[in-house]
Amino acid sequence: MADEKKDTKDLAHDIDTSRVTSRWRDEGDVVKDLFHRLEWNIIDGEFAGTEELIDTCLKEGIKARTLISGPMALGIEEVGRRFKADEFFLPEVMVSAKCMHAALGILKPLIVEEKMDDLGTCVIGTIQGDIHDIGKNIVSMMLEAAGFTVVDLGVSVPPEGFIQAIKDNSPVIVGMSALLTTTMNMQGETIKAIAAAGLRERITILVGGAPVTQEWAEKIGADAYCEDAMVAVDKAKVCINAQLPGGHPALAEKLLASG
Ligand code: B1M
Repeated sequence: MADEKKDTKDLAHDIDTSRVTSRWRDEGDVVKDLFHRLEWNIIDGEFAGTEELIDTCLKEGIKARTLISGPMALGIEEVGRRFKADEFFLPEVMVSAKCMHAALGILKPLIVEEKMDDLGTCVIGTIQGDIHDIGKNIVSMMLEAAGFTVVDLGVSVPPEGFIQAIKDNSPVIVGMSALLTTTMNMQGETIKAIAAAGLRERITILVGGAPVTQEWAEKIGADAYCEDAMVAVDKAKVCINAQLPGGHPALAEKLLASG
């Protein structure tokens, strides 16, 4: 009980501290406050309050995709920064990750409802040997919200998993996430395996993840590097437009190649 009280106090302090930043300055006071609280719920792993907070945000008319790409993404980014700086250790990261998963789970059905168009199928997964999925899940949900039908293969997906999913779902886009420098080479191996299976020409391959760069994407023969979920949506849409009658494949190639 004492611990619970202390946690709540810490959270209140964190929210107060973040209020002095210029974050969300373009929003009204109520929305700004909700965003601060949601961001800090993720950072502090305040699992219990997240559901209620999301509910309040939705009642304020805030879109699910805004919550994901805004306060929730910033919250989990801050967790990453703290882990890197040795301010957080694995247990704290895991609690925040659990909180993020729960929040994404609540928002997933709404993202599907918010879906605007039908732009085609996108297969996405985290490469073999890697179990990080928060970023991949965000990308997956933002693609879904933008109008793609997303087939999410989950984590540690072997090359054969991608190949089978391409055969089964005829996607226009294949997305590969990699968070570990030790296994990111599997993105390249997967692309090679897809090519060997004779499937490379029919798809556009987008790669992303913290250690991935534009140079890496070029080196392994991906079509584009996506820095974050928004960029992934933009680049996926560019690919689709280029394939439509009257589309501009040359312009698309140029846009995809820009980092
Ligand atoms: Co891990 N981990 N982790 N971890 N973890 C990192 C990646 C690390 C950088 C932390 C560090 O040391 N500083 C480090 C990797 C070091 C390296 O390789 N050089 C690391 C390590 C070492 C490990 C373990 C080996 C630790 C251990 O066991 N000793 C282990 C690996 C297990 C394995 O995979 N085999 C491990 C485990 C874990 C947890 C389970 C505790 C947890 C994962 C929970 C989960 O995902 N379900 C975890 C977490 C949370 C992290 C950090 C802290 C945060 C990652 C994250 O979710 N970021 C991370 C540190 C960091 O990245 N700074 C770290 C937030 C997320 C929104 O960003 O994933 O980059 P991100 O996704 C972005 C973009 O990159 C892009 O869009 C997303 C949204 O904007 N994007 C794509 C991502 N995928 C895309 C795909 C696309 C397009 C865009 O396709 C179209």
